[in-house]
Amino acid sequence: LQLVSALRQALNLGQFEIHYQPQVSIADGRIIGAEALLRWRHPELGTVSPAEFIPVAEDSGLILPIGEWVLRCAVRQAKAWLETGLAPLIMAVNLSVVQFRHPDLPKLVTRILDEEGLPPEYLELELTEGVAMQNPQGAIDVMNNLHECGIRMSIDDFGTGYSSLSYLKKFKVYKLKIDQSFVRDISTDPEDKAIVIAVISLARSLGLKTIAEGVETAEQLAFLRNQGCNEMQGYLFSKPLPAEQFEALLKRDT
Ligand code: G
Ligand code: G
Ligand code: MN
Ligand code: NA
Repeated sequence: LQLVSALRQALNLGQFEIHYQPQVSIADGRIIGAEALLRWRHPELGTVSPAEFIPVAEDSGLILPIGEWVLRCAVRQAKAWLETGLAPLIMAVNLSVVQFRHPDLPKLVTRILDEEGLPPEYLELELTEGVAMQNPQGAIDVMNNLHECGIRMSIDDFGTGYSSLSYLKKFKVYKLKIDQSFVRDISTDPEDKAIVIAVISLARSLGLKTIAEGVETAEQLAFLRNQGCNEMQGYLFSKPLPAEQFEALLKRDT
């Protein structure tokens, strides 16, 4: 209860912040995207992890205003970076199941893009595989609606949610994010290795791009490159950064 009331005030008190983690092309090492990751700094509780407060925000319904704030902020930042003339980026934003199921989602996203002046192709919404597979037919419908608005979608935490091939083919997504639990022991665990190889090959045959999450070592990267994974995200390149620090990286990159 204490967390809920603190969370209720967090938006008004300006306690939220977004950090941006680079998404990097494995072929040439360039930054081609950013994932927006929400951070909450509470004066007494300290920095609270989204893993802790997102479930509370979902149960209380607060995820709707919070999620809208994240979208607005990330889209505005993407527009600002686009204007600087630095390499164009795709901004990836995590969607909660509650947002995904809300009937006004396509309208809301379209309105924010319009108001901020960002073309829809620079935004990507991440939906976890678990959420997509809870109600696959519903997910197909929502993805179709978003797709018609020109908005890209990716499947987050891929490999953990038991997608069936027939559904995956019907999901209007353009990228699979290989879950970091498979990447972690990729160099030593034969099963993880086999799973990652299978996901990359599956994606390729469906015409989807792949990004590996949680890449921390040069060895993991070499393996992914050999298998033809398109992109990587992880501490090896950079942890999630405040906007100014991300921008400094971008400038160094251009
Ligand atoms: O960045 P970090 O590892 O702390 O994120 C923990 C979890 O919180 C991840 O699963 C991530 O997807 C989720 N998360 C981070 N930011 C957001 C957000 O803006 N919205 C939602 N729904 N989840 C987020
Ligand atoms: O669930 P989602 O994939 O949206 O969340 C990504 C989470 O992974 C974020 O909380 C982010 O801080 C974290 N993360 C990003 N890169 C790495 C990494 O290289 N190693 C680990 N352990 N976590 C990472
Ligand atoms: Mn994500
Ligand atoms: Na993930």
